[in-house]
Amino acid sequence: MASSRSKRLFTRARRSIPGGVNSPVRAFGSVGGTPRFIERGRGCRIWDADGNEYIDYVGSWGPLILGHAHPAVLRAVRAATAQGTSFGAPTELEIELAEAICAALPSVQKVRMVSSGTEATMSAIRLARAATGRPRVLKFDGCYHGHADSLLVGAGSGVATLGIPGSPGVPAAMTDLTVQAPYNDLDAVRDAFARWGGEIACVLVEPVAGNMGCVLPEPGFLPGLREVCDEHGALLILDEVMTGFRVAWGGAQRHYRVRPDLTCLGKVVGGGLPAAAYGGRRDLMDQMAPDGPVYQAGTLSGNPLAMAAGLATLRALEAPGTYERLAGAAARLAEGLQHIAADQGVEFTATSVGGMFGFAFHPGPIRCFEDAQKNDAERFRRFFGALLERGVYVAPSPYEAGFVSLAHRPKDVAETLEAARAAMKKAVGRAKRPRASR
Ligand code: KE4
Repeated sequence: MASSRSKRLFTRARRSIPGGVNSPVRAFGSVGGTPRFIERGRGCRIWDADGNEYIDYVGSWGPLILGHAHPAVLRAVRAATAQGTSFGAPTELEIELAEAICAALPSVQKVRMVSSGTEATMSAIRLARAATGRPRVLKFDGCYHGHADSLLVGAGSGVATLGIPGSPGVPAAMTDLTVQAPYNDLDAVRDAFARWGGEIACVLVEPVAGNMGCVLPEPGFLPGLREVCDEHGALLILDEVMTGFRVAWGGAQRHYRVRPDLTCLGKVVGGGLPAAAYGGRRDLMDQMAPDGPVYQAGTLSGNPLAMAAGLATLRALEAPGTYERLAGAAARLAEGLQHIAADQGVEFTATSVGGMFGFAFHPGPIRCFEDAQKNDAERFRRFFGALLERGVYVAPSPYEAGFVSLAHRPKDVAETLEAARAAMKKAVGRAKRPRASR
C-alpha cells in the first residue's frame, strides 16, 4: 500500500507543527510507521493522500457517529455558514442544542457549551470546587479527561494516591490536590474518602473507560460512587465526552442507571465540529457567570456552525432502532475478533458497549489501568499495521477505544473481520525459523 504522499506530507508537517500533528496520538507513536494524511471521508470510509481506502473505526475519536460527510450534517452546516460563521452573541441554535441535551439527559437541567472536552471537564471541576468549597478532585488511573493541569497526573500505584505530574510543565502544586484510585476499585475510593473525605469536592469518572482500551464499569461500581459521594457531600461528575450519545441516547448514565450531579459532553454533540458541554443540576449550573460567581468563558463557545452540526447529528440519532444498530455492529465486531483470536489460539480480549468497542492482546478480564498495561504492545503494533495494510483503520494506540457509526453495514464488519483474520496471523506470526546451520 503506497504511502509516499503521506510520507512527504509528514516530513513537511514536522517542519512547522510539533511532531507534525495537532494532537499527539495522531503521530502513530505507539504503532510506528507514517501517519496517513487523510483527504476525505464518506460513510464509514476514509481515503488518504495516496488514494488508499480504509474502513474507519476512529471516526475522529468518536464524533462521526453518523459516518463521514452525512448529508443532513452537511446541509445543516452549509445553511448555517450561509448566515455567517460566528457572532460572539447568543443565537437560537444554541438554545435548540441545549434543549435537546437537557431532554435527552434528565440529570442535565442546564448546560453550558464550550469548544473542547478539556474545557468541559476543567469547568465542571471548577464548579464542583466552588459549590462544595473543597479543593480536591478524585479521578481514576487510566481515565483521561483532557489536558488541564490538575488532571494530567501520572499513572497511579494501584492504591489511592495523591497525583503526581504526568507531564513536564505541570507543577506538583497543580496535582497535589488530585487524588487517584484504580478504576473499578470502590474500596480504594472509600479509603481515599476516609483520608481526604472532607476535602474532596468531586469524583470525576469515565462511566466507560475509553482511554485505556474499552474498560467496562463492574456491576455496582458506578452506583457505589454515587453512594460514597452522597455519604461525604461530594459531587459525582460523569465525563461523558466519549460515552455521551455514543453508548445510549441518554448516555452511559441512562445505560447504567446512575444519576450524576454534573456531566461533561463532547465529540458527538459537535457532530465533528468543535463543540463540547458541561451541565447538570440547576442549583449548580446557576452558580456559573454571569448569573453566579464562578467564571468560565469562551470566544467560540456555542459556535453556530458547530451547533448546527451537533443538532443535525442528535436529530438523526433520535431515529428508532439507532442504538440497537450501533450496539449490534460493535458487538459483532468485538465477538468476531474474539473468535478469530480463539481460532488462532491467541490471548486476546474484546469488549463493546453501545457504539464503542475495544480489544487487547491480553487474556482478560481488563478491569483497571494496571491490567490494561499488560496488553502485548508488540502484537498490537503488528496487528494495527497489518490491518492498515488491509484497509482497516483502527486507533493507533492500545490505550484507545474504537467507534462504529450508523454507516458501518454488516458487510463492512464482515470485510473487517476477514482482514483481521489475516492480520492476526501476522500479529502473532512466529519469528522466521533460523536457517539450519550447514
Ligand atoms: P478534547 O479536549 O480532546 O476535546 O476532549 C478531552 C477528553 C475528555 N474526556 C474524555 C473521556 C476523552 O476521551 C477526551 C479526549 N479523547 C481523546 C481520545 N481518547 C481525543 C483524541 C486526542 O487526544 O487526539
